[in-house]
Amino acid sequence: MEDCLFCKIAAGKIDTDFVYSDEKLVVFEDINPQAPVHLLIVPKKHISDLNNLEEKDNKLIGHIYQVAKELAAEKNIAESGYRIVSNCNQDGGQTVYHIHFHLLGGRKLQWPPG
Ligand code: D5M
Repeated sequence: MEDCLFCKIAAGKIDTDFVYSDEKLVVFEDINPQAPVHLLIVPKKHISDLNNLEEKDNKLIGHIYQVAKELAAEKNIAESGYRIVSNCNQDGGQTVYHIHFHLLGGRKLQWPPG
């Protein structure tokens, strides 16, 4: 997707420091952090939102959660706890239409979310 911000970041076309990357995804710090740890886990494949996930993406989603778990341990928030969020569409608060997963932690998170 030529006009997609996260496609450009994932392809290295926008200067971004990756916390982690592999053949399937990139991870970088959110530009507007909502917690001491706020990483964005972004697949390289363009999927606009959760509504457009397909069965064939199941392995990718599993991989995302495995990487999230490892990054939580690296960031020392595994024991205290953390949250993984994927916002979908307007009411979900999605602003970038390339599926991504927020990894949030480092403080006590509120429930229910706002
Ligand atoms: O989350 C989209 C998130 O993406 C939001 O928290 C800001 C973040 N963002 C937007 N542009 C950038 C760049 N260039 N670097 C890092 N983070 C960015 P959503 O769930 O769609 O609202």
